[in-house]
Amino acid sequence: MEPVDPYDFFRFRDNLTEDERQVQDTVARFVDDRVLPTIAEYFERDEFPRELIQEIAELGLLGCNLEGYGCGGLNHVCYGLTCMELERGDSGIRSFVSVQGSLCMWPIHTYGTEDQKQRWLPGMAKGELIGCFGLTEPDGGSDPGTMKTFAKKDGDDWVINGAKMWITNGCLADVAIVWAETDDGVRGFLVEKGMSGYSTREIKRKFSLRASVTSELFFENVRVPDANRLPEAKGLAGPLGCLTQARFGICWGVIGPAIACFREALEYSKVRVLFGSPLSHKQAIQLRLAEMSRQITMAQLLALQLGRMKDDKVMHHTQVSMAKWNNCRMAIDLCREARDLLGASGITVEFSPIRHMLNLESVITYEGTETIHQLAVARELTGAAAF
Ligand code: TGC
Ligand code: FAD
Repeated sequence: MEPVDPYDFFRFRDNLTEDERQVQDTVARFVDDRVLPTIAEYFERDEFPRELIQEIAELGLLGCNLEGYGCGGLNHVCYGLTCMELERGDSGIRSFVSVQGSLCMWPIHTYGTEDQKQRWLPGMAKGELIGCFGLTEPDGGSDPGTMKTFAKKDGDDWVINGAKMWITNGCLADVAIVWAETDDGVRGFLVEKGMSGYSTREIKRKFSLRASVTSELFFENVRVPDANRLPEAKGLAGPLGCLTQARFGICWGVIGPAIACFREALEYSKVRVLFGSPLSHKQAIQLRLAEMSRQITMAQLLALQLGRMKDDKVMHHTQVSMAKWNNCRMAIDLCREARDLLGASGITVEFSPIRHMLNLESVITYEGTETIHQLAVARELTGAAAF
């Protein structure tokens, strides 16, 4: 019998179709050839590798699970595999793709008019137009229902005032999907770069997601035509529906850094000789490696089942919450364990664990913190909201 693949202990790939395997292999090659050789330098320089945008677009990864308008029309499992491979490179690259596809193209595709779809989606799929998603505000992100950004109807226009904080791709974006309170509940608007009163500022000095652009957005009497409102997005369910799409990608994505760190820890343990034998021969190290493998395996199977449920249109958003909670927790703990297994070497960006570990501090926070997802699952179980 063949030996077990340490990175696919339960033959997860056997459950993929030939097409799904091909998508994963293509993205994996791109990450090996184009992301891994330089990503540590970008991370150190606190810079997003903008030149990769075109290549990512040419691979068809922007809005890859949307139909029509130049999008890939792949299934959701393929989208998940894409996120997993990209995040094996760096969470910043997966973040860029998540925001563009799930948080910007998806709402235009789902809530937009035909004109809006024609105007934005083909260019966004080609990476010629970049989007960002503005929901979080300076006064608190976990409770978007209390947002202060307000859009007031004025004739055929809306006048938006307020601010958004921690916005991925903000300074890069040609269009911001902005969620604002109105006299009629929360609504979504396409705010375009260059509109009078709209400005952005990059947030620097981050120790996490350094290879990603994070920004503040400011709206001072920004006049937006009604044609830029997403007509089918009504109430908080509008932005929360987008979050379900992006969270789905994160459930898969974080398995990537976990595998990258496990691989480095396993390889290192075989060559690091201490007290007369390689680390990999020590019981205490073996227990930790076996635990990493167990954690990755459970996360892979959870993600795959989630993907199959999404493709079968039976996935519930609280199932996404459970998977985001489980897989982010798994990944951050595992990457930190790997950092420790590498000893002092683990604190340099020569090895990936500290970079991934720091990135995952953002990933476990954004798209709903761990606590928010625990409470969402508990509300589903008990019927009582304890937020
Ligand atoms: P609640 O009463 O629960 O819901 C209001 C309406 O929304 C519906 N809904 C959802 N729909 C789809 N997906 C979900 N996950 C949904 N959760 C709720 C719900 O059915 C209801 O619909 P309707 O038709 O009855 O009105 O609202 P609540 O105010 O009690 O809030 C619940 C809570 C706390 C779970 C929600 O506010 C929440 O998820 N908070 C966390 C906010 C968050 O995740 N922000 C993320 C910002 S974007 C981001 O981080 C991007 S990072 C990008 C990157 O770089 O990758
Ligand atoms: P808070 O909501 O202030 O929470 C603080 C703490 O309180 C957390 O530990 C939380 O779990 C806990 N807490 C909150 N409510 C409760 C409760 N009821 N009971 C118990 N504990 C609770 N947002 C966007 O809109 N678009 C983006 O593109 C985007 N990109 C991001 C990129 C990065 C790098 C980061 C770090 C964040 C990004 N965010 C984005 C914002 C992100 O979604 C928020 O940071 C997140 O939702 C949490 O909000 P907060 O930071 O205001 O924390």
